[in-house]
Parts: sequence; C-alpha cells; structure tokens
Amino acid sequence: MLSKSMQDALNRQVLMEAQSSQAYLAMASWAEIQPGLKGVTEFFFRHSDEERMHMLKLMHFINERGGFAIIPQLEQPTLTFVSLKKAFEELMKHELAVSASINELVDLALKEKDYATHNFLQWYVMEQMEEERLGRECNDKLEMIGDDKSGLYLFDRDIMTMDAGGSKKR
Ligand code: OFO
Repeated sequence: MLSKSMQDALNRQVLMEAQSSQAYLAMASWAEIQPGLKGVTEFFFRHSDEERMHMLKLMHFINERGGFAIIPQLEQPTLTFVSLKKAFEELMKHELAVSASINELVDLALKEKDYATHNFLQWYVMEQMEEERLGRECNDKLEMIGDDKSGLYLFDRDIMTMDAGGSKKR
C-alpha cells in the first residue's frame, strides 16, 4: 500500500510525464511544418508517445498499489521555436528536470522504506540516463552543425535511426 505522501509524489510525476508528452507533441507539430525535418518530426512524435507510456506505467503502478492515479490538467507547452537547436535545448532542459524529479522520488522511497516503489523507480532511473545521453548527443551534433544546411540534412536523416528513449528496453 502506498503512503499518502508517496502517492502524491507519484501523481506529480504522472503530471510531469504528461507535460513531457505534450511538450514533445508541440515540438513534433512545429517540426512538421518546417521544410526538410521529416526525421526530426518522427523523432518528436515517437518521443511524445514514449512519455505517454511512462505516464501510463506510473498510473498502473499507483492504482495497483492501492492508490488512485489522478489525470492531471496540463499547461500549454511552448508551440514555436526560433531554431531546431533551441527546440533540442528545451528538450534537454526538460529531461534534466525529469531526472531530478525521479531522483527525489527515489529519495522519498528510501526515506519511507518503500522498497517496492524504490524497485519500480529503477526503470525510470535507467530511462532518464538514456534520455539524457540521447539529448546531449543531439545537442552536441546541432552545436557542431550550426547553420550548415547539409549538416542539418544529415542530422534529420540520422535521427530516424537513433533510439528515442530506450524503447528497446520495454
Ligand atoms: Fe519520461 O522520460 Fe523523458 O521526460
């Protein structure tokens, strides 16, 4: 059985994953109307779906452990970006905030000696490591590319084969 404090904290994470999904959905819609960003568009759509899956996984866990998963109200995410680089910088900032939030949940689980939740959260710890790695890789490449159009062309092509968040692990 989840404690009230753990249940509330997990529900805050449900909100965070839902916000992540919305944020990447907005990036996908923006990318879709930019010329030549087909690969990036697919990447963001896929990433948005993965965040929704992260949210659902949390919801099932909360409900299965005697709690009640709350469907959160969402804020409108950023809709437009001055450049692809800015969109990926935002993605990276977002992922770092999610990692910090997961770490706080792990802390709380340990403090409460809630080992089942602690064990459940390890999947998210690994997932965030992967997402941070991927975010950093994209940001580094875009930094290198700058305004070079052929570099952007290759980035868009390559991102189609990059793992958008460890989907192989599921
Ligand atoms: Fe849910 O993994 Fe990113 O945010």
